[in-house]
Amino acid sequence: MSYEEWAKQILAGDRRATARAISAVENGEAAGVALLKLLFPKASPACVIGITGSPGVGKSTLVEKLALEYRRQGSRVGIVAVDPSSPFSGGAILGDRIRMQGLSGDEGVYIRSMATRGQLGGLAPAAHDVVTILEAAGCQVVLIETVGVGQDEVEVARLADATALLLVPGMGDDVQTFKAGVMEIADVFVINKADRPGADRVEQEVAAMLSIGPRTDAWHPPILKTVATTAEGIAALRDALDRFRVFGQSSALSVQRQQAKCRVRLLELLRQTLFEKVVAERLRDGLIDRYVDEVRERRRDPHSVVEEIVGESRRGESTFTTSASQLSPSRRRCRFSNTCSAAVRTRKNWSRTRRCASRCLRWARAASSCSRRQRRTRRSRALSPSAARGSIT
Ligand SMILES: Nc1nc2c(ncn2[C@@H]2O[C@H](COP(=O)(O)OP(=O)(O)OP(=O)(O)O)[C@@H](O)[C@H]2O)c(=O)[nH]1
Ligand SMILES: [Mg+2]
Repeated sequence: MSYEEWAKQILAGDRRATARAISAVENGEAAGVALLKLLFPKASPACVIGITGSPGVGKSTLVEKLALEYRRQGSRVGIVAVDPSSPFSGGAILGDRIRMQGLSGDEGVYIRSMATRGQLGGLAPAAHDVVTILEAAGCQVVLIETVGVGQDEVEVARLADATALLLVPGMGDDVQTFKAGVMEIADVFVINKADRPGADRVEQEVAAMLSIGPRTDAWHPPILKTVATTAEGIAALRDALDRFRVFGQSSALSVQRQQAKCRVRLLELLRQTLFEKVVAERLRDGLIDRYVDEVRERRRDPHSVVEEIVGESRRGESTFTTSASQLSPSRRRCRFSNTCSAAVRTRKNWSRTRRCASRCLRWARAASSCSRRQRRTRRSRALSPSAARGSIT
């Protein structure tokens, strides 16, 4: 099946095609990227809602009830439940699915559990792309439950249009111990398990915190009480989220969030792509192990090693982008030293090449701790005409 046909099936809401596409994206397969390129322009943006909070506060139970609430309105709902990866197996625990059994059998709900794969911040690395696929599959609302690892779930706010932070009675003064970052990402505060004593106390604590540090965007985050197990307060939560969306659209907030989301995504992809490029080009043949040993034995410091890997010269000029194909054929630079200003010319100027190579060999010998044998190999490579024509990096 071609990518175009596959994309068509996803756009038609085919669940199997969607599931396979999400797996391809999660596993970093080329098919995933090809599909995303086809789907992104056609996917209508969904309302992405992040549900975050400490472990066990009732996120999954609440997500199930909130999804049912949106279903009653007729929206198609996608759910991304991020589970912690096992540090041993790398697999996810997948406990959230068990809490959402009330949604099984509903064709209008698509649930996907994802593992964090060790990423900090409570989100799985491919979460952004999974949201795009769910949007393409026709989901108008996407609920994202972040991994309950404590207070690191700030990442979700970068992906979501609205974020609900769940708290539970019994936290009392603990609310104050929440890191500022987590409190600031909440567009709606939800005190779940309000059937337990102490909900009012938490409400007062949150209200007190908000009065000390109000938001800069004029939105007053509501503080709601819910009992997720019985769906009490869920309609009010949906209302609050809708109101926040309207507020965002009427102010510049919505556009600002979209901009921030796209910026984060682009920079993240750029970081990943550059990292993979450096690893593929510069760390072949177990070179990393050699660097690791050098650092472990304190022969070199990690900063210098990284500078060398990315090709940063001693003068601070980056040569990372320089490759033989990018330089003009008549001006290929010395392959030993980034500080060598003499451009190595092609075969026509062979004597110049020899001079450059011998000078830079001296530099290379002094600068690196390579063995005599490695130096001999380098020298013979440098003095061969093919090397003079070749890449410097
Ligand atoms: N009494 C009471 N119990 C609740 C409520 N909401 C959830 N629970 C219970 O709290 C427990 C944890 O609920 P989950 O929905 O799994 O919590 P979670 O935040 O998703 O947990 P993690 O995904 O492990 O972080 C379950 O036993 C739920 O039945 C509530 O409003 N009241
Ligand atoms: Mg859960």
